[in-house]
Amino acid sequence: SGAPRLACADMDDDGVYIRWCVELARKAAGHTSPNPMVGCVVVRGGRVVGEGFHPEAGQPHAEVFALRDARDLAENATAYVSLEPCNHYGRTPPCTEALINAKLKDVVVGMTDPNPIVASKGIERLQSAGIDVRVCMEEEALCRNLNEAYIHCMLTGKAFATLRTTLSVNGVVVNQIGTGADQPGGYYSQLLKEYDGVIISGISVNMTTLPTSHEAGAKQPLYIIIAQGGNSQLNIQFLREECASEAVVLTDSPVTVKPPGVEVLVLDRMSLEFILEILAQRGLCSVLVDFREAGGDFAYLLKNFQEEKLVQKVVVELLPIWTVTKASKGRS
Ligand code: AOF
Ligand code: ZN
Repeated sequence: SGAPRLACADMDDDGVYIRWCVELARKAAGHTSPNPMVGCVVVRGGRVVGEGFHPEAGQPHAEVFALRDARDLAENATAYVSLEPCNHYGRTPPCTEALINAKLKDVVVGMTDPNPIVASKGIERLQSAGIDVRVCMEEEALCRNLNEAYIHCMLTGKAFATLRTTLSVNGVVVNQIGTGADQPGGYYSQLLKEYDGVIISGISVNMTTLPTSHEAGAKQPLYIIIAQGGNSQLNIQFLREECASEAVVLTDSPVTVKPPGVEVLVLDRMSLEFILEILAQRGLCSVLVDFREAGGDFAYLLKNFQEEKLVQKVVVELLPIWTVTKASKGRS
């Protein structure tokens, strides 16, 4: 790889290399789902001799790329991996076997894998082959944070949900985002790059352009459109013309007009919990709930969101505007 290879004789601490792994892993942000982001470096005599990251589901794992990069220098070296190496045949063969065959001396992992098929079995397999394994406690929080969506999804069977909204300074939900938020480098553009899907209400779809990420190399999220009560207001024509990526309409009553290229799922329950379960089953680990109008389809969906603990994060943008409501107009 073209990345600089620093001599690290003075950085003999595990945390340094685990942080390096996390940085490598992040290069694939927005591309690995439903798999986690993982980075790996091979260190020998205080030098990084191989590095790699998992680029996307279906592709080889981080360890495989790092071992290929290190070649025979992996023998007797230490491998650092931000996640416990897998010990199963999934889309790809087990990384434990690759590490054993490459004759690593020790392996340092950032955290154990919450995936029940792996869950400590990777570590046990390496140990049984005589490889010394330790978990770098110092950077465990960093590694967990890197894959918060993957971990949540594995443990709960529901997609990790982040509520995103824009408020005026007097606290009214406004159907617009700030200048720059959806420009390259803007916070919303970046969020969209990292999330697998974005939930929008059918009413919002009619009013605004669909959110898109302008980050370099971004894969657009799946649009999940909530059309409650067959939402007669859902502007199918608009949806067809505006869709920058794939869309699925979730509704509780059959829709008569089915736009080509747009999947319609008729659900018997329109609850946020059920929706997040369906998304997880379809391999979507993370979703943004784009809350653009108070009331409408979302008031019902989000009524108890705090009590139900279905939303893990809230991202609020405060616009420097004062919203004049009907109620405040009369007063002076
Ligand atoms: C690793 N290194 O880079 C990743 C791991 O279908 P597969 O073969 O890609 O396996 C997916 C599972 O492997 C995933 O759910 C997670 O448990 C683990 N991901 N493991 O050792 C990696 N991406
Ligand atoms: Zn693996």
